[in-house]
Amino acid sequence: PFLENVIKHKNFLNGEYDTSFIDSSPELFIFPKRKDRGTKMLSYIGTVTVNGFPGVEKKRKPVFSKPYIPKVKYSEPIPNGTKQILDQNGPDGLVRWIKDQKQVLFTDTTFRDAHQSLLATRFRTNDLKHIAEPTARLLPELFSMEMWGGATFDVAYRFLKEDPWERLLTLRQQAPNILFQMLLRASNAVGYTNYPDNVIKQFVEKSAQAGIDVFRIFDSLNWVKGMTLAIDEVRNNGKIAEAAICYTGDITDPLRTKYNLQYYIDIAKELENSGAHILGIKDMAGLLKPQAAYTLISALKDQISIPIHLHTHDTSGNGILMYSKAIDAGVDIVDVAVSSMSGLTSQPSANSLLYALEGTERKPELSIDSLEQLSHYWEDVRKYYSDFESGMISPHTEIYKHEMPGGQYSNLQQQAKAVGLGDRWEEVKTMYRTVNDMFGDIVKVTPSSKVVGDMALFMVQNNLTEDDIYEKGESLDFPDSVVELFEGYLGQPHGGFPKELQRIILKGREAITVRPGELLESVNFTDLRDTLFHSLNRQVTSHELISYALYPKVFMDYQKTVELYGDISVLDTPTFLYGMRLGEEIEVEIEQGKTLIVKLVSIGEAQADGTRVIYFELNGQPREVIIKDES
Ligand code: 3PY
Ligand code: ZN
Repeated sequence: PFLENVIKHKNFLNGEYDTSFIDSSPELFIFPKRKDRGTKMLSYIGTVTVNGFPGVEKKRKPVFSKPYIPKVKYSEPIPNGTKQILDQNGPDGLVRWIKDQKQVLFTDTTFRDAHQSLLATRFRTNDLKHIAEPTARLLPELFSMEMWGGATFDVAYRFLKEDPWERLLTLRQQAPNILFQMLLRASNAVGYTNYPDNVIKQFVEKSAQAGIDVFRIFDSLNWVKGMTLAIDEVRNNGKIAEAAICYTGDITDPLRTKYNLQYYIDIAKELENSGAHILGIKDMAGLLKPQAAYTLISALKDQISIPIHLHTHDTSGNGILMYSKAIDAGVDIVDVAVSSMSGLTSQPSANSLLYALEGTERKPELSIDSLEQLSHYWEDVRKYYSDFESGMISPHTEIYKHEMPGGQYSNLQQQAKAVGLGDRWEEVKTMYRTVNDMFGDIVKVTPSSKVVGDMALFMVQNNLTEDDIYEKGESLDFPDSVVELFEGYLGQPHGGFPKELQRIILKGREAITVRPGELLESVNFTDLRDTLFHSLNRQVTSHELISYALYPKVFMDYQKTVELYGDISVLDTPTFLYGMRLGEEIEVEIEQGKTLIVKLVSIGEAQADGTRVIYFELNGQPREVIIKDES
């Protein structure tokens, strides 16, 4: 700033200066109060040190050991993998390759569903990026890494204050050899509501260009009509369309006839005819029992010719047994997580399954030693996020009753805590099942599962029973998401909506039965770009544009945080979640090769206006920031 003042000074510009210029121009030492990168970051650290982080118990920052990094030879080239098969032979070539495999292939979900399901989706890019390249080197035989989509997109902006596109681009650089897979909620993209068709198309195109290879597409009501646009668009972009059926009910239970074997066979055939390269079976709650898996996979192998990719959650503890049966029945690919991030609401353990397949001809060509090393890393990193653990410590067979998706469990629990229902969690789970039955036994997966969750929270919070809904429903203001579901804006459920409840919830509003995308007006991206240009005072990237189209408020809130604190994704996770201890010194790499050294020197007394001065050293120089004490 001093040099800037000199070169802007009128005497300097006019050439009217001599050796006394500096001494006789005190104004040169008046610097504008512009917050630089360092100060912004210190403001964040000061704020989180004093006020804590949402959802993390406020306490002195614990001392964590540095995560274990597996030993890999960075000087050697990264081995080729499935990504090269797709890039060289196209989707059909990749499908042929899958069908030629005797081994069962593994997808590693550790970078997405595992932490979505165990830790409310809170893993930060900072922790993912350090292990992406070791993973690429240690497990080049993986079918894919599921590392994007689902809840990771909005959680990145909303809670982690980081850009999900940056995550994708960064990881893609680190792991160029393994297929990247994302979870796409068909017409709901990575959101909780249907979007106009052109938004879905843009989103698929940009995601494909940024590095996604396999799109697992599902509709939250298993409504194929809601999926075909996304399937077509993935195909148009030369990527793999994995169309998934969400598994619900129990095909081994003769009393639950709504979702029987024929139901699944019919949808599978429809999806194959709609252009799916792979059929996904998405057992999002872990309801598929071992014998049911054998029956289902055997029947599907008979009836369709595309490969089958099975996904489950291990909540009941039956995951490995179920996979074993599915593998015997010929399933092509299964989803697993690295052991320290597996089990319970997450996927079954890759390490355990690999051992379980010992001596069979379907054992995959993966290294158990590699998996153990990676597990060691995740075990260390998981400790950072302990406040987001769900508290579930052993298998819950009650899942077969409440049927809550693994990816929803820890998130709904956070939601319940946030509205003061933390100690009524058991009631919320029971109510979840009641709501499912009231809704006509629907498929529960994002966003339909969120609607069931919202309704359950609404009923518990207002002490409402099922009877109350039918008796007093006319005078109740139902959550917006519930109204939207019953209006048909998430699509049509198998067997239709229960008429009486629909009447009570809609209060005279008309429900639609066509595909919502047919009614939603296209987004004008040129206008949107202008709007953003004016509100942010800069050009936006095409990624920012699509993010804004999906999540306007979440995106703008994120922009405000960046304005206030700069790019805080560069902070290590303990500092991000807890701030700093007095006297602690940390290093922050703000860009490649540029590191700041930050020391927290002292925290001033709270002032009458509720502010505090926080004293730091930044690269050895004293720096203070004023923050508001909200604790
Ligand atoms: C998601 O949509 O985020 C899911 O994980 C659904 O299971
Ligand atoms: Zn899942």
